[in-house]
Amino acid sequence: MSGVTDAQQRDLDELGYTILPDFLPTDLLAAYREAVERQYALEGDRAGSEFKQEEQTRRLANMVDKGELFEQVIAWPDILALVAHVLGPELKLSSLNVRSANPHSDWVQPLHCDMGALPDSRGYWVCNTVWLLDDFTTENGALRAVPGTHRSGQLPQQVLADPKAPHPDEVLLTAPAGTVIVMNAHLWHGGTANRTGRPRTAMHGFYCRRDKPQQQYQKALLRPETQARLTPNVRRVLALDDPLNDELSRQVATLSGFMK
Ligand SMILES: O=C(O)CCC(=O)C(=O)O
Repeated sequence: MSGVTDAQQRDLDELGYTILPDFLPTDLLAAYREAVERQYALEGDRAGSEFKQEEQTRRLANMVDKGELFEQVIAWPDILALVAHVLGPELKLSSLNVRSANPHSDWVQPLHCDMGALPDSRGYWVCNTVWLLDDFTTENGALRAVPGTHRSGQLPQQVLADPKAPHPDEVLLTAPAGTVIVMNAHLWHGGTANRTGRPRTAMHGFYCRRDKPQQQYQKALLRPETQARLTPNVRRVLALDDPLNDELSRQVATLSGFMK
């Protein structure tokens, strides 16, 4: 794995995120943008249904199964090194999704921690990577985050009167398309309203520690033909050959069965 700079470590430790401008080469950025739009057109009303649909937002889920281009994203050495700084080396992909804030939308996501996760006795266990396929500007629904809250040990919905309201300490993470933001996903964060006439799209490569369940159980979701072509490294990142991951997913399925 590649190295992580002191500044990146400090940002991740203290702020809860680090921003990597100009990360994606222009041709690859164009290829992702095109592949994502093609996928939206293909899936139509079903888009995002493997995970969730969201108001005034277009979503796609299970992206590792949606073309070889997306297999690269999840095992990018520089990004995995940063994720490992947050989670430790025992990490795996939890999900790869796309989220696009619709033009002229007033929908603001409540501040949240991904999967409603608080750090446990072993520390942090969720980390997200946000791949900007469009510029994130002050007008078009950039990500907001409250620096340092990954260390608060609290969920926003437990302590804020209104997690959708602006937070006095929040910052808007604006950056050009091609940037990747690596974020400790215990950080309080959320998407904002898009007041422009164009969509604002990003891919989310979401990781967790290997002793936790995946948000999307990759082994069940990936078609056999996809699984057949994956490299050993990508299989490992997806935890496809990990009996603990199978057991954790069974437990989650049983629990959600009980809760129905
Ligand atoms: O796309 C974004 O701006 C972030 C969305 C987000 O935090 C989420 O969907 O959990």
